[in-house]
Amino acid sequence: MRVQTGLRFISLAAALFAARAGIAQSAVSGRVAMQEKPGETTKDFDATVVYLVPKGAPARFAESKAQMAMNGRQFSPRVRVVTTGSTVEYANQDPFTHNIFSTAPGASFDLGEYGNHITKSTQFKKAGAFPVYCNIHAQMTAYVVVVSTPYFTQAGADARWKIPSVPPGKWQMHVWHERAPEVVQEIEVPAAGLANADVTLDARGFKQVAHQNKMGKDYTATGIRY
Ligand SMILES: [Cu+2]
Repeated sequence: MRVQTGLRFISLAAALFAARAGIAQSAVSGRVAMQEKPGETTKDFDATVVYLVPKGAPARFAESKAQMAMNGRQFSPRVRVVTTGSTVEYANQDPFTHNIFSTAPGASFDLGEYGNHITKSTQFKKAGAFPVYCNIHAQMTAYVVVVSTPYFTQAGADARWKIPSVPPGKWQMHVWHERAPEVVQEIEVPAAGLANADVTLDARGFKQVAHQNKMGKDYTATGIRY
C-alpha cells in the first residue's frame, strides 16, 4: 500500500485500519450435529472433516506429513485430513503384521505386509476421500481425506471445530463424514471471523457395507490369521 504525504491523519488511520482488515485472519468455528437412526447416538464426531475452499483464486498450501498408526487392529486415528500431495505414514504398533492398501481410483496403493516398529508411507496426489484398509484384518477401515486448501480441521469428540486464521471473504464450507452425505455451504467470513458456522449431517441412510480385500475378493475366516 502506498501512503502519500499530505493525507490527513484521520484518512491515514482509516487506510491503515483497512489495510490491516484486509490481511486480518480470524477463526471460523462451529458445531456439527448428526441426525441418527432412532435410538442411536453419535460417538464419532471426531471423524468429521471441515474444510474451506475459497470462492475466488485457488488457495495456496504446502504438502505435509501425517501419521496414522495401526494399534489394536485399528487405525489410529481412523480419519486423517491432509493437503493434496501430502504423505501419510503408517506405523505398525501391533506385535503382528498388517498389510495396508487402498483400491480407491486415484489413490490406490499396497504397502505389503510389515511388522512391529516398521513405518511405511504413501503420497496422496489427488483430492478426495479415500478409504484405506488392511488386507489381513477386515475390520480395519480408515479414511484419508485429501483437500486442496490449507483451511481444514477435524471436529472434536464434543462435535466442535475451529479453523484458525482464515482470511475474510466468500468460501465454500465442506463438511465430510464417512456416514453422511457431504454438506457444502456458502459462507462469508468477516474480518472479525465467524463463530457458530453450525451444520447438521444426516447419517440416517448409512449402511455398513463389507469391503473386499486387495485382490477384489471377499475376506474369508481363513484369511484372518491374527
Ligand atoms: Cu491388519
